[in-house]
Amino acid sequence: MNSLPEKSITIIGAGLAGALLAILLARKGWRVDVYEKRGDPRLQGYAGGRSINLALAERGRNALVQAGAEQAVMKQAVMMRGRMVHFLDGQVQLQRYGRDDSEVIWSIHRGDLNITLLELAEQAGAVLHFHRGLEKVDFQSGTVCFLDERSGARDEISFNALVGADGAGSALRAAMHRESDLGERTDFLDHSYKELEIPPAPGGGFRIEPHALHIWPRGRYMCIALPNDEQTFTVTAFFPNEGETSFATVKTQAEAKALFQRDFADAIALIPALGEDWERNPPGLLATLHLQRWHIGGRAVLLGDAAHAMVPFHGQGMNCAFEDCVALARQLETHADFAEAFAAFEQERKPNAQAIQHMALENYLEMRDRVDDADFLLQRELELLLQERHPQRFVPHYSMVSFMLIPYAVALQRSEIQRAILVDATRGLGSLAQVDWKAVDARVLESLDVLVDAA
Ligand code: FAD
Ligand code: 8R5
Repeated sequence: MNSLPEKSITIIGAGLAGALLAILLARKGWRVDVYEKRGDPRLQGYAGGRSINLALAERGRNALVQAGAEQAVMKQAVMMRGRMVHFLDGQVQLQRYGRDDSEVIWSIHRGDLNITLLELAEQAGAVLHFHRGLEKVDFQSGTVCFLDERSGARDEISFNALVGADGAGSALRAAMHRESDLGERTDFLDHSYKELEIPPAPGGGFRIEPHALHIWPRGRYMCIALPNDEQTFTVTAFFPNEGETSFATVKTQAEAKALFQRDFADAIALIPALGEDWERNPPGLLATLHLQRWHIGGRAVLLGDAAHAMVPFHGQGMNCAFEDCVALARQLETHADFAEAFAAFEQERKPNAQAIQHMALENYLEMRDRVDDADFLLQRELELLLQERHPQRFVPHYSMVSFMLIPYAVALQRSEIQRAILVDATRGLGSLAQVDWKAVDARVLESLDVLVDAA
């Protein structure tokens, strides 16, 4: 009954991962069909309205290079050199992410990125089907049913294999789970977020430093801001759901303004629609999704947020999803059989997804509570000096995650060793003048081997 060619695959979701995977596979001669619930963003504008930006780091950039999309995307990217920390008294301090401007991250526009990827997917020969929301799957017969939400019309197609790139609320994941238990667990964070906007300055131009990721760390909560190329910033406010200062207690325009007056005084003048936006937008939930299994034989596999949604605090959700796409395309090219390719993909990527999920949770505490501490700043200073002394062995945590392509699991394992060295070497010290260099160097040499990057 199945007349599909062997190198044929059906992708669910034309978001960031679905579109990128379509390019990679179509370019290798695959027949690729992509089914997307929403309309074509090239015709109707990107759903979600306002410009929302994402931080792109080396892993994501490398995947874009592989897909031939990097140049087009980077044209509109805004460089972010480091964290611009806004203290309570209004003072600011730039903490660089890397050694120089070759080690930076980039703020890019989600809608433009998605459109660029869809154009390239189509040029590469992938066939895109919009207004097709996955509704039902028959894994035995290999048929899937889609619903057009506008008309209520349904259609059914045959498939060889399905790839679920349909995001954190994946409908394919739910369908797979009905077929066979995936061992799913969602850990909700007890904090959520709201988005706000800093418009351009009255005469044009950015209202605050454009080449940084701004952070207002306030202990139990924080705000951040990423620049957009149209001279605006998207501000994200992260607060606990419950408790004294929380989304439960700060609801009205007046309450939001009073909170910002007290804790984010230098930001309040920059966000004219603070009260309206606060009251209008419900808080976004944050969670980590754990699955024991990402695939059902050779019939279906999940990737990106559908497989391993994470909290946002390392800015790696998209970067990790893009790395997944490169890995899956490689496994599909090197295994004759879908079941083998999917199993190899899951085995390669699951430990790494788990590692970045864990590091993302940890980075929330660092961003909201540590970046303005004296002991943290001393450890950071030592981290940079140890990188100079042992450039092959001691690479700062942030650099391993954001500027290298080593597996996330390796980055996590080395970070834990390095953190212990930093904490022990600075314990009780007021400055680096008293560091016992001989002991520290010896510990680096014995506990960290030479690190080789794939880049
Ligand atoms: P998505 O991009 O969500 O795509 C899923 C697609 O599937 C969508 O187009 C959706 O319409 C479609 N779909 C859904 N259901 C169905 C269905 N039933 N049938 C067919 N199609 C369906 N990551 C970073 O690396 N850096 C950042 O700075 C960053 N910032 C973020 C800011 C915000 C506000 C949010 C929400 C996320 C951020 N992320 C960031 C995470 C990043 O957006 C995700 O990790 C990434 O988009 C995952 O890609 P994906 O393709 O798996 O899912
Ligand atoms: N995602 C980011 C970082 C790390 C910055 C650092 C953090 C908003 C919903 Cl919270 C966050 C980072 O360690 O100095 N890089 O990129 C993006 C982040 O949040 C995004 C904008 C976000 C989901 C809301």
